[in-house]
Amino acid sequence: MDNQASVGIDQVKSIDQVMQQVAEHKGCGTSSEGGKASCGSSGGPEDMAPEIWEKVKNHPCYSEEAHHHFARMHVAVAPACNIQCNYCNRKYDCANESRPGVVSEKLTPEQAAKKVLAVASTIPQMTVLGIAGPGDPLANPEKTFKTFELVAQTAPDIKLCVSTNGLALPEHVERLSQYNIDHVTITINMVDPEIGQHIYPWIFYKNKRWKGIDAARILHEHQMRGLEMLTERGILCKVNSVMIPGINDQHLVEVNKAVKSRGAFLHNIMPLISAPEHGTVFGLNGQRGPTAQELKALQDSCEGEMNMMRHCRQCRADAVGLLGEDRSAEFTTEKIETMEVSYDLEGRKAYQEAVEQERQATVAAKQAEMADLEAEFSDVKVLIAVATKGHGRVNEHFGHAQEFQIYELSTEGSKFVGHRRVDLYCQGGFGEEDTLPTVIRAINDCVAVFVAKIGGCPKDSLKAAGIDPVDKYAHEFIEQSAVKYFKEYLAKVKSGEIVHAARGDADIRQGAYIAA
Ligand code: CLF
Ligand code: SF4
Repeated sequence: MDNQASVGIDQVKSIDQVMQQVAEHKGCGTSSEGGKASCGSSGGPEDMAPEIWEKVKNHPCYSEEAHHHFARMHVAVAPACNIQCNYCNRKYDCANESRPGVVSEKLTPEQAAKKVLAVASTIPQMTVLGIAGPGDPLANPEKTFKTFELVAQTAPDIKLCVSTNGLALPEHVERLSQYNIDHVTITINMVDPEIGQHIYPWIFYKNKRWKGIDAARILHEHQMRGLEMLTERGILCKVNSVMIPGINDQHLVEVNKAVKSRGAFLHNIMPLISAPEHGTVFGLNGQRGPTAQELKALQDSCEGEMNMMRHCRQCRADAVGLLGEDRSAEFTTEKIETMEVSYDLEGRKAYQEAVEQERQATVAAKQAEMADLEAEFSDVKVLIAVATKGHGRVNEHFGHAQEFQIYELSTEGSKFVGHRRVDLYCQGGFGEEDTLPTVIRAINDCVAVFVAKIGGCPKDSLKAAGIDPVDKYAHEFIEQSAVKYFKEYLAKVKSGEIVHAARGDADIRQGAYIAA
């Protein structure tokens, strides 16, 4: 039996018509093929069971590879929160899952479901709906679950994902499981309430406000119990941790061990975003965030223990698109009301299969390039920055880049290790000279920057800063090009043409996270 909704690619309808048609004819079952990932890949990476790979291969947050190709969207249906974090100001998004920018508009579950249909019709590679605020989704359970229920009925191929601080998690695990929510993120910043009391001034639990160490202890116990309950039920769990230098930076190694032992699938250590203009406790008391080198060192030290996520973009609670791009302005409630949609499940599946083929081609190209590198012996490691619009290719101009993806290159190949946000250098036909030094500081630890195109002036400045501007790989696969470049780099080191030396640290740009 096929319970998949197919509205026909050329049957353009209003969103209300589509929702009605799908609800009438397809019921709310989500357990048949319609609930499965739709890509054509037959296997997963060697370090993952095939059934796990099926769950993650088109989830842009749970698979680094997937994030080059697949998009997610958030709907801001959950305004209330049951705790206070010192890095959060109520008038901003939840900093656990989103950058500190105001949400443009809060939605009802019905408005949210319409928005999902509109986005899914426009962006066929949108595979995941996440609810991540602007407060805590499980402090708003009726709105959160109603949204998931409506979306499961009208768009059954979309994966459902939720992010929580964990306080209300134990009481909602059964419901999460019933709604087929396969991906849950818990933000866990400590496993020691002594440390927790410096991050959480209070929580609201059982109709009472708890403060200090008592508050941190209750939160900790609920987070651990919730994580155990989820993993016992086979729900994939990601743990987000905010790295706060001087408060929990060393301690996050303990957090990493604790969540691994309870079955978490992925650990995402994110930099604290903290600036006075955010109005947060940490912003106002001058608490700094980590540097790029500090963040990477902590992520590296935890990597032996479990999978680390390094491609998090600290999204807004209403973000839409590939990670790193934000198309939310295209889908305001006003625009959605007038939009016509063609929600075509078969078309979406076909598109996603094509994307999956491209993903496989990317991997194959990198592996082919790796063949003669594996025989090399060298402990040289370098970072490169890449300007990309997605699809795993070097396809963005230097001046148009709003972020650079960072890869570490060694004889083991290329590895994605992060990204750096920057302000736009190109301002409508001319370069913004004040911006260039900030861009260079953001990628200062890299030996090269790969771009599709670059002007003479920034090229000279980059060279002067010791960063090689490389445009010869325009529109080629990033990882294959990176391995090619590294082979040339090693050859030059061996011949003495260049002297390899460690580069300095780089800035994680606080300003670039502030919403417009
Ligand atoms: Fe959203 Fe979060 Fe689901 Fe992803 S985001 S609810 S797991 S669909 Fe992803 Fe954004 Fe990072 Fe979150 S990049 S902030 S980890
Ligand atoms: Fe803010 Fe999210 Fe913390 Fe609640 S859980 S206080 S919304 S950062």
